[in-house]
Amino acid sequence: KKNLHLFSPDQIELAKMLLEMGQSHLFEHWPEPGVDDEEKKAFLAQVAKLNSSYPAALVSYIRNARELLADSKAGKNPYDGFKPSVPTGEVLTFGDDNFIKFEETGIKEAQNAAFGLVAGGLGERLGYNGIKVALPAETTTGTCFLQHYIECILALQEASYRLTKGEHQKEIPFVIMTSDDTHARTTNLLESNSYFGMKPTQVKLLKQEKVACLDDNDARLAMDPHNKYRIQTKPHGHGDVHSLLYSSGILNEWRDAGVRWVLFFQDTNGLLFKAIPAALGVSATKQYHVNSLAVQRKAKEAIGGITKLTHADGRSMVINVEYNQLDPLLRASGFPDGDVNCETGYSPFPGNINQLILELGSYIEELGKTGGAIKEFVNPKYKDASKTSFKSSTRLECMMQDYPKTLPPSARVGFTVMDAWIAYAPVKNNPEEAAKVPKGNPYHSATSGEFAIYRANSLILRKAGVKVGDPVQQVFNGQDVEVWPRITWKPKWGLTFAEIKSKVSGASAISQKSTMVIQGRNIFLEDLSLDGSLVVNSVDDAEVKVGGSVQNKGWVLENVDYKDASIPEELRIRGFRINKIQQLEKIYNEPGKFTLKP
Ligand code: UGB
Repeated sequence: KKNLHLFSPDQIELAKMLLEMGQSHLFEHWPEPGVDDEEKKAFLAQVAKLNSSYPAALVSYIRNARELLADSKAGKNPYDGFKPSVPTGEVLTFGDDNFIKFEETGIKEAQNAAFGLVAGGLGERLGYNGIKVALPAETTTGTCFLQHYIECILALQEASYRLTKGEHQKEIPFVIMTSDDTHARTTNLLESNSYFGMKPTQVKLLKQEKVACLDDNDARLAMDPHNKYRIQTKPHGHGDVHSLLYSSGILNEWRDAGVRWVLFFQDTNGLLFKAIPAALGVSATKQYHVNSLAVQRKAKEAIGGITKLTHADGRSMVINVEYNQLDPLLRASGFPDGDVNCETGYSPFPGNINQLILELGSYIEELGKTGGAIKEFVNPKYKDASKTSFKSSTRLECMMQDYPKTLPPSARVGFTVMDAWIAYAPVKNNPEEAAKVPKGNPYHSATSGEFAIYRANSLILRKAGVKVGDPVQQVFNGQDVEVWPRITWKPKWGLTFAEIKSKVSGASAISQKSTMVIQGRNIFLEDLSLDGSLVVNSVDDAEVKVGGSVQNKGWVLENVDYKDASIPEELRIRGFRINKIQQLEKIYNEPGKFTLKP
């Protein structure tokens, strides 16, 4: 009470609320007025921030925490009364007629899309010191994830404009959710690279705030161990993207600008945009309010399973069940073996890759009711079986894919399954953890993420008629991977299968030891025979035919040890580097028609 004069009326109200909510320990150690006054003010400023950044204010955070902690202590299963079963969804096969049809619809709709990248996580499992979006997706060109994503969005925008012959090219809005851990470095990456060609006004960053940590089952807020005038905080999870979009007012701006679809995606998936046009086509054709992208999933793989949950009272929903919950849920509901592969060699539950497409109208309507709050969970690590105290403080968390949990039964919630080779190769595990992944399961490492890009590009070109050499098996950082020719192209060269096919004609062949880098829009492969390295760069209004026989020593992969600190971290974590011995490189800087035929 003696310190009250230091605070504004709003802050005094907040302090009262804390006392009423059993948080007096936060003030007990406060000295007389005149001592540490600035720190006391900073403490209440922090409380005010925690209060305003939580959808229904701090008081409801404490209430929700008590409820969830009591459920957790009682061992209550969040899926009590629900029976899991395998849902049905749209299953697509890359390159067939159905796929091509959905891709075309998706490209038409792309001009009405907006993208949201959740990039607030530091990626503890990967242990990389920088931000994950700055990591090269592949090291043939060194293009980082953020550049790749931006170039994909720009290519989509352009392709949509061309296909619909619109009056002008509509800018696809791009929002990036950051956190205190990633915000400054993401801003810096964008600014120092001229936003990778996107207009700065097209990109918006929304920073998520951390939430208060909890010390015990009464939800007493934890003090920061390094500062007795601060509450300890931790990340609240990717689910924050919904409340941030809602509270920022961006959703209404988008609606007024004609946006119909919001596409959410994660920080390190170099394949994703190969699946986006078809998935968006499915959303538009089926008029889905929610469409989750999924891939075949190996049992116990660390990705959630898309599951149909049917309650004894008749309710049912199709929702992601997180990887650590799927096995116990199955065991408790008549599947004694839990999460196991079926006769296909995969789990019958499709794997959630956290790529969601939401229809904007129903999304705004729903968030109007919830304020963007997403169903939370708590995961305390208890000291012992009495579950009365924690090993370390915990906090509430939420996940963006839990958005459908509050939707009414009338909502159209679907999912689209794609081949994993075309849609999903995230970079999440460090080399040591990746090497421990059971044989046959994906490594989800920087190594596998890069080779998956070459594999997908090789398979796509094969399907388009190019003779691509068979891969060889090689071990990098203890991981056995398929090494295909290192083929990369700019998204504007080809985002859809139809577009890529239109750039390839005659009888072309690329050997396994080859590298091909296509850096321009109108580059056409015609009777090319490549055995070595070829790099072609052209401005948009140059048209280049590439053919003939290209043979040179090429670029070779050299093993590096991930423990060798003399090698940059972004290379070490993949276990190899590329030695560029010899290549044919051509740059076409002027408009016009050209032929490259050595
Ligand atoms: N992220 C944030 O933006 N803020 C946060 O507070 C936390 C994360 P992880 P996770 O696709 O493989 C998810 O840590 O949460 C961003 C799904 O829940 O890489 O373990 C972060 O920057 C799971 O169902 O993944 O698992 C990153 O971009 C499955 O689909 C993204 O959120 C799995 O991803 C994901 O964070 C998967």
